[in-house]
Amino acid sequence: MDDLRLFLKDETKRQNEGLELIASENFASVKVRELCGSILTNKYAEGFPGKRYYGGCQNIDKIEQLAIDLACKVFGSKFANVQPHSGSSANMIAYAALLNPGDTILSLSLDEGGHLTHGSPVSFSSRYYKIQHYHLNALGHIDYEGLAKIAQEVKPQLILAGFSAYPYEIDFQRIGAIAKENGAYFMVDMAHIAGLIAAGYHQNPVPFADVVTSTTHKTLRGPRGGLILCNTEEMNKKINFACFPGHQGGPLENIIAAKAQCFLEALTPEYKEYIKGVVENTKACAERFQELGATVSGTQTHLFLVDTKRSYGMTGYDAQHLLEEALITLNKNMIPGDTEKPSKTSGIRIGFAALTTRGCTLETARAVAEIIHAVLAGQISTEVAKRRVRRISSKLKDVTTL
Ligand code: DSN
Repeated sequence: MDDLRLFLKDETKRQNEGLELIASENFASVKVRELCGSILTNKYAEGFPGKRYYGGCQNIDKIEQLAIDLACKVFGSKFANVQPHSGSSANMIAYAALLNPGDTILSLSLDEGGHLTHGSPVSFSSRYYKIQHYHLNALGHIDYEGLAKIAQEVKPQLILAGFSAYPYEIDFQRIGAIAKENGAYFMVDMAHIAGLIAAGYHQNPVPFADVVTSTTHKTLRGPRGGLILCNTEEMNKKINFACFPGHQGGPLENIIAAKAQCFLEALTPEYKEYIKGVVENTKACAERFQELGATVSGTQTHLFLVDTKRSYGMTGYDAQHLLEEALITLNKNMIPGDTEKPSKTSGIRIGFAALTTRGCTLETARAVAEIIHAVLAGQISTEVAKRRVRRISSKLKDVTTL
């Protein structure tokens, strides 16, 4: 067996044997993965359906148009661009469509739950745009009144909402109204909660935002990639131009076909049931942590945060690595008011999108909290935890068959 096949086999084993709790990951269906690996990867198709720079795009056009139409149907938007290679690319393209270099973006910072591309000092976003931040209140919820005040003071060209580590529902209507009052564009990055929105388990930002960006591989459970939605022809033109030729060349049509498949799946009753399960499992796990005495955020979504420093006297970094020895995969995460560096952090983030795809039940979600708590509190060794994890994962669905 060549090295690559061997590494792939090992990764398949890792995904099947362990418990995947990274809130931004999921297990795509066989159909989605088949399209990712299809001959569509061979085709160049710079441009958009009906307006390509290469010949031979007749089939590609039908595929991309179908993906566009389905994206609009899932989220109720008038227009969609399905070409962004990732969520970061989608955000870069959206900023370029709406802003000039030096314009001001008002966003939530990385350490309060935002994303790198929302203005982190190490991201392109802070290099090309001025960044101002709004904040969370003492309970860890968005401080909407504070946001309105800061918007009046800094008069941003764009207000951004939608986060990577925020466990509560976001009032997009309210933030959209603040943006309007201040003459700012309102952009939503719904990457994490796109699946919840598709299934009706979170307020949909599409009616309130000028532009909505997303990934397709998190709760939406499609291929790794990006998406941009809007509601006016003028905005759609700006976004398409910023996408190609502005920031990307040939679109990944194999991935676009897989996005169409994921949108088809998101329209089914089974998918609605799945998202219901994600939200319920997340809540059950967070509540079990609370019962065990750990300090955790609340949750209304697919994720929550555990304060490992306060609960177990260890950084998120150390907790992540200890749990990895027990075949539990999650990530260290900044928590509100964190005094540790992003490479250490005071907490971990836990999400149930992936495990629920494998058939995780409420009972399993509670058992997951018990194992993590016991490991981090030093009550059991990682060897004992590993055996418990293997017992649980052996009863879950095989990730190659979903
Ligand atoms: N890196 C992703 C996450 O884990 O939240 C966001 O892009």
